[in-house]
Amino acid sequence: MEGALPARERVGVQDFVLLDSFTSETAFLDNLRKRFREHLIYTYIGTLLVSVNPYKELDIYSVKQMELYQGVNLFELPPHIYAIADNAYRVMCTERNNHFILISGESGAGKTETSKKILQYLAMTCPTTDRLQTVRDRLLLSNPVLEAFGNAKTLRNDNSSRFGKYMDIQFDFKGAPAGGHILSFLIEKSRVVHQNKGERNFHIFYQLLEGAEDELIRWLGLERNAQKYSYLMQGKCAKVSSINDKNDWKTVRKAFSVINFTDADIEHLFGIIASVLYLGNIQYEEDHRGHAIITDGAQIRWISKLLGVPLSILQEALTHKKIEARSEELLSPLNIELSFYARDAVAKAIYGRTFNWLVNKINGSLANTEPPRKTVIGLLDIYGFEVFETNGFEQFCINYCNEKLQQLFIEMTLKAEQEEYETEGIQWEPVPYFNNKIICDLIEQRHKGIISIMNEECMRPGEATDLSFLEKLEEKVGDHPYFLTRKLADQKARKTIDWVDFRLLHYAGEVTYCTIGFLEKNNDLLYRNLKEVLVKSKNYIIRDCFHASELDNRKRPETVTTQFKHSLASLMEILMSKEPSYIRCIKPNDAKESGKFDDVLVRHQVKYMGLMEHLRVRRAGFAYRRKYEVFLDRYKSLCADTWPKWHGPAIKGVEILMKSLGYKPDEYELGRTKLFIRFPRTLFAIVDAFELRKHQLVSRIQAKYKGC
Ligand code: AD9
Ligand code: MG
Repeated sequence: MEGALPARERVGVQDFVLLDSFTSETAFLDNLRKRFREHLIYTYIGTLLVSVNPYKELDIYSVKQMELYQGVNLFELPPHIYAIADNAYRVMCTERNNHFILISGESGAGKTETSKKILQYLAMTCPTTDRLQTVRDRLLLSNPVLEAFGNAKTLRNDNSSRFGKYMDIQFDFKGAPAGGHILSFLIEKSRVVHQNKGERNFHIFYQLLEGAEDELIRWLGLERNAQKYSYLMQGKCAKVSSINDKNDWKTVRKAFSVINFTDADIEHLFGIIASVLYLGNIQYEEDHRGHAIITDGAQIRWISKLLGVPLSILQEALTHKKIEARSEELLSPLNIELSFYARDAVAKAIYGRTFNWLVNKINGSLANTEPPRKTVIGLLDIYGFEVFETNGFEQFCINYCNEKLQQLFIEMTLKAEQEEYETEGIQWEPVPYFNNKIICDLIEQRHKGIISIMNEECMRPGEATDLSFLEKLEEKVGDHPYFLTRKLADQKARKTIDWVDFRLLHYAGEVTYCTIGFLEKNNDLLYRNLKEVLVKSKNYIIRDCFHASELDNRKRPETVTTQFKHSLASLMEILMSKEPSYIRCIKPNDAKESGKFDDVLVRHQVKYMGLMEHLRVRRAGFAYRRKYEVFLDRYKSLCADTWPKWHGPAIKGVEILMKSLGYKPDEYELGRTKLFIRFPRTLFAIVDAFELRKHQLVSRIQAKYKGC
C-alpha cells in the first residue's frame, strides 16, 4: 500500500482521480512516468485501469499475487489487472450478469499479454473440480495454438496479433469455469505470401521447421532451413532474438493433445501448412505462346500428396482459368503473372480457412455441456492501431476495427454516462470530448462510406482499378474533413501524398493508405477451377473448409470489408449487452525497450484515448449506479428498516438504507430511477463483509448437511 507524502511524491497516486490538478495533462503524464520508473505500471482512473508496457518481466504475476487479489475490494490493493478481473468475476457471481473486459491500445501496447494474464487469473482462482480442470486447461492452452497460427513478428511487435479475438469464458452457477467460446475476426491472410522487410510470416511455420519431430518433418518432406522457403523469407528475418521457436513448438504440441487433436488432425493440419510452403516455392516459366508452365514438378507432387488432390488437375488449375462461355466451360491458359496470382490466392485461402477451422475445433473442445444456467466474462483482444511506412488494405481494416472500439468506449463511457446524468436529472456540467463517430461513418456508412465505394468498384470487374477507386473516393468523400488525397492536397498546397494514396485522420493519428491491392483484397477471389480441386481434396480439413455450394456462380460472395463490417457490428451488439470493464494499454516507446518512457509518444496516446476526458467525467461523476429496486433487493438486509421487505416507494427505502450505511448526502445522488454513488468504497467494504458472512454461513450449512 502506498503511504503518506514522500511516497506519494516518489510513486505518484494510484488513482488519477486523486490527483490535485486533475485537469492538467502534464500532471497526468508526471504521475504515469513516476509510477513507471518505480515499475508501477498500473494506475486507475476510477474503475478503469491504465497499463504501461514495462517491456520486461515483473514479479507481480505470481500465484501469491493472485491469491492476494482474490475477493479483495478494487481499491484496497495497488492497481492490478487481477483486481479488474476479480471485480468483474465477483460482480458476475453476485449479480448474475454478463461482463466483458475491453483491452485496447496500439500495436505493442500489451493487450495480448494482459488478456492472457487475466485468463490465467480466472482459471487459477475460480473454484474447480476434476472435470472442470480439463476445461480450465483447454481454455489456457487455446492461447498458444491461436498465437502460433495467428500472430507474427511485425516492425511494431515481435508477437503481433494478426487477427481479432473475442473469448467468452463461461461459468456455471457455482462460479467455476465451465466452458468457453472464441470469435475470431479477419486474419491477415496476405502475410502468408508476403511480408515487409523485418517482418515474419505466422509463427507456426518457423516453429514447425525448428521444433517438429524428425518423423513429422520427413513425412511432410520438408527441410528445416527456413531460407529454403520463399514465403518465409520475404522479410529476411526468420530468426528473432526474443522468440524461441523450438520451445514454442513444444508448447503448441502439448496444447494440441489437451485440446483433443488426434494424430490424424495433426497430420492433416501440417499437411496444409507444408503445402503452403510448397506453393510458395512453385516457379513458372513461359512457353513459346506466352503461357505459364510450372518449372519444377517436385513441389506440386508434394502438394498433391499432402492435400490428396490429383496431380494433373492441380497442375492444370495452377496454370489455367476456367471460363464459362454460353453453356460451355473453357480452360484458358494463364500468363506468368496470373499464375503467380492464382498460386498466392490458393495459399492465402487455405491458410485463412484452416485458421477458422482451428478456431472451430478449439470451440468444440471448449463447448459447455452443462445445463444452460451460466454467466460469462468476455475478453476482447484485437490487433491494435498501427501505422507503417506503407499502409495497405490490412492496416485499413485493423485501424477501422480500432475506430469501432474507440466508438464503443465513447458510447459506453463518455456519452452514455453524461446522457444518463441528464435523463436522471442529476446536476451536471458537460465534459466536451472528441466523438470519432464521424470517422466511423466516413468508413462504413451505407452508400456513402469508403467501404461502400470500394464495394461498388468491386462490382465492375475488368473496368475498375485501384485508381478508379481512388477517383471515386475523391468524388464522393473528397470534401470530408477527415479525408485527403494528393489531388485534394494539391489544392491545399500540400504535396506530401503520393498519387495512389489517400489519407485518413484517425482518432489515433493520420494514416496514409496506398490503394494498390485494395480491390483485389476486398474481392478475395479464388479461381473456380482451384475451388473445384479443393472441394474434392482428401484432406478432411480442406474438405471441411471448401464446400461444393461455393461453386454456384449465381451467388456472389460478400466482399471482405462487408463481412468484416458485419462481424464488427455483431461484436458491438454482444459487448453492449454486457457490463464493461476497461483496460487501456499504453506503449512507452517505439524501440520495445524497458525503462524508456517517451513523453511525446505517451502524451499522444493519453490524448487520443480520451483518458483526460474520462478522468474529468469520473472525477465529477458517480462511479456506481443501480436502479432503486435492484439496489434495495440486493442490500435490504443491511438495514433493519428495509429488511425483510420494504413496503414504501423504492427511492425512500434506498434513502433510509444509505443513511443507515453512514453515507453523507454529498456522497450520493438520487436520480429519477437510480441511485448514484460517487465513490462506493464504503459500500463495497460493507458488502464484502456481508458476502463473506453469507458465504461462511452457506459453507457451514453445507458442511452440516454433508455430515448427515
Ligand atoms: V498487437 O496490437 O497484437 O501488435 P499487443 O497485443 O498490444 O500488440 P503484446 O501484448 O503482444 O502487445 O505486447 C508486446 C510485447 O510487450 C510482449 O511480447 C512482451 O514482450 C511485452 N509486454 C507486454 N505486456 C507486458 C507485461 N505486462 N510484462 C512484461 C510485457 N512484458
Ligand atoms: Mg496482440
